[in-house]
Amino acid sequence: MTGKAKAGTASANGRNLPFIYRRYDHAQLREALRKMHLIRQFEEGAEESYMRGLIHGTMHLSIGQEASAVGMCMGLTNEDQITSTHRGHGHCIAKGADVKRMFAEFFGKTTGYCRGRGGSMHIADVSTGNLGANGIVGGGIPIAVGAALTAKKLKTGNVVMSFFGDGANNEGAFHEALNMAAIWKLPVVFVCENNGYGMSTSVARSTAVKDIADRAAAYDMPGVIVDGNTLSEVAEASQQAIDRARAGEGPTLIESKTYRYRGHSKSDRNRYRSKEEIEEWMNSRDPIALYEAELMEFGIIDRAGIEAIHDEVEREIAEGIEFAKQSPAPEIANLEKYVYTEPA
Ligand SMILES: Cc1ncc(C[n+]2csc(CCOP(=O)(O)OP(=O)(O)O)c2C)c(N)n1
Repeated sequence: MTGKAKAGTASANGRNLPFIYRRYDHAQLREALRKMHLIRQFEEGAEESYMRGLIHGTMHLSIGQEASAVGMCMGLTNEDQITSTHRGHGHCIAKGADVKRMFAEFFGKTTGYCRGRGGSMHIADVSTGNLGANGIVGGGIPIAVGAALTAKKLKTGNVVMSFFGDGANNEGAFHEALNMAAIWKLPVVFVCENNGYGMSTSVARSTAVKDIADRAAAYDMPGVIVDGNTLSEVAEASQQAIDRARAGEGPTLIESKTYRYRGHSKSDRNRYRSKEEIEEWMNSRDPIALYEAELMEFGIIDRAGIEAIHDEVEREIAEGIEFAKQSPAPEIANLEKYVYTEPA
């Protein structure tokens, strides 16, 4: 894939524009930027709350991976579904979740998406099609295949997108699920967000193939590589896979090459990668900076417009944290409630 428009593609001003500028109007393009800011600031807010001792346990931040989450979800409807990973805040927001209820879940409060029982790693929001994050590496992939089988059997026309990290591509569940989705031509899009590392182990040390997209050949489905930090490239590959799934042509494996700025989790001391490597990604490949520069180049927004979005998101995040702080904690006597499905 390349981020450039295909030769011969028309555009309003005579130039060939990348995919998203041909597909979406200005309001939708600005909304994509707002969501990218919302993800970043949600995670910065989460990090600060953690540092202040407002939440317990650990968390996994996806700062640096915002274009991947937002671009992949741009072509999905509310009825389409996703499954996510332990690094799932971005997917949740990209699919339309409310940050107030996400913070509340993060803080373990009753107003959270899972009434405070799930925490950071188990946020689900079925109203926007989010079947849930998952603490088990690769755990969401078979769930997505099951949901896609349901969609096919019930002829709903819905697509399921499954996000996972590079570490998951060496799990048995990944291979079983891709095989099953391929033989049954299920409407599922497999999205491997390759941020270079599974905890402290680099992809080169853990994975026999150079590109994870190469795994697709074994299951007779397209394997597509995208620059996960360029919104338009992500959205274009995602749209093609969604269209293919909806048309009954079966699954696609997309490898989104990206990077996480923060450590694996809060206990990570970053000893397996250099400061220079992190800085190189932050300074020259930041997904938000790249998208903002493009929007300004194409005259879709100016610096003041970007600042307005940033400030509006800042207010939303502050309100979300305040809402979570003020919300009640579950009562000890009710702790076991909502953990298992009640018999009908
Ligand atoms: C089945 C299983 N094995 C091991 C772990 C411990 N673990 C949690 S996250 C992680 C690394 C996952 O890396 P990757 O899939 O690349 O995702 P990333 O953290 O890079 O987003 C591991 C090994 C787990 N949660 N589940």
